[in-house]
Amino acid sequence: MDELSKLRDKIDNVDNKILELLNERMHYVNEIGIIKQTSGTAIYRPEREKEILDRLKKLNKGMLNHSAIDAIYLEVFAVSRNLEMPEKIAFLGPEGSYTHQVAESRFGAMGNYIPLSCVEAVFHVLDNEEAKYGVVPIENNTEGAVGITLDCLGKFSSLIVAEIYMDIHHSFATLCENLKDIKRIYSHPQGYNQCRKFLEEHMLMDIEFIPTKSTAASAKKAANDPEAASICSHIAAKLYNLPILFEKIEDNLANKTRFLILSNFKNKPGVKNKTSILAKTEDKPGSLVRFLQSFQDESVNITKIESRPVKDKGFQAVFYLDFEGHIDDENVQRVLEKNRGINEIKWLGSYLSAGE
Ligand code: PRE
Repeated sequence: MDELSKLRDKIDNVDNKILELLNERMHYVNEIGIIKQTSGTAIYRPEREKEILDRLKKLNKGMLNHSAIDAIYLEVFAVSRNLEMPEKIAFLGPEGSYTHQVAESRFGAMGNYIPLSCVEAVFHVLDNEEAKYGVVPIENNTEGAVGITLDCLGKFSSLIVAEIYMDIHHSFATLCENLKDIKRIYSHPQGYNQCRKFLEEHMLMDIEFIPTKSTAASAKKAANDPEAASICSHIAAKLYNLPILFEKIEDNLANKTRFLILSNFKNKPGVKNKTSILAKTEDKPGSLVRFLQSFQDESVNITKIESRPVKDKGFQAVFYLDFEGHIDDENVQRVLEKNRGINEIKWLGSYLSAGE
């Protein structure tokens, strides 16, 4: 037997063992699934998945790096959750959108996905129990907050169960061979605005911009329009067979978007938690200061504050806040207690902090 065949033989033996062990793992997963279904508890347990990943990374002495361990195990967890209970995942579509990419990174290639055309529809489907999970963008480090997501968090009952940060790279894709033949640029306004420097440098700012509901939808449109270009992900360009002329055209190469996974259960506290709330403070001088002071008094670190207009009330605002800690932490409970009867607070979820 030559060297290659010998090595392949060894790989076959290892694969046989991996398969046997994976099936043994699935046997225990299945038992857990039965317990969870009988007790009606959540299938998805991000804090347990993190605990497994952290333990494996510490134990690891071989050639696998941390990202490889993440990639392999995220797929194992996705298959496991699917075995415990196949659940539907609604996301801001269409297929090929950045949100789709994020959903797949958490729910795997075998997930039962429902692409929807707007953020509000994702929240609707969750409230109607037509899907168990929802994936939506909430903020980008160039363009800021996604207002509609903040508004929907206020209107609907879904809870944030996880956050994911993803690097966003845009491509300029078109059927035109020459830039000067382009008559229209399709993209989502956020994608378009994140590439202004590129557009200026290539003298494309005067070309008509046609906004689309998502960057993936813009790729689909441009694939059917020989005089158009799209600013989209390379995945969307490939999906719709649209040739890519330039890659990574975003102004900020550290361009990142934060996405939320929504569902209907409360996470158990993990190692490093984050909590999100919406707060409507009293319409009186100093009320916001007093509200923020209550966090300082209890040493709760606010990591984000964003204001949104209350649409039916002149110029009154509601505040979206992220802070460190879990809703069940004693100091967080004391903050809520101090504000009870004074400021209206809606808890949006406590979840593992993903870091950036
Ligand atoms: C398992 C699967 C899904 C959960 O999100 C966490 C872990 C796993 O595959 O290890 C098992 C499981 O359901 C559990 O430990 O609760």
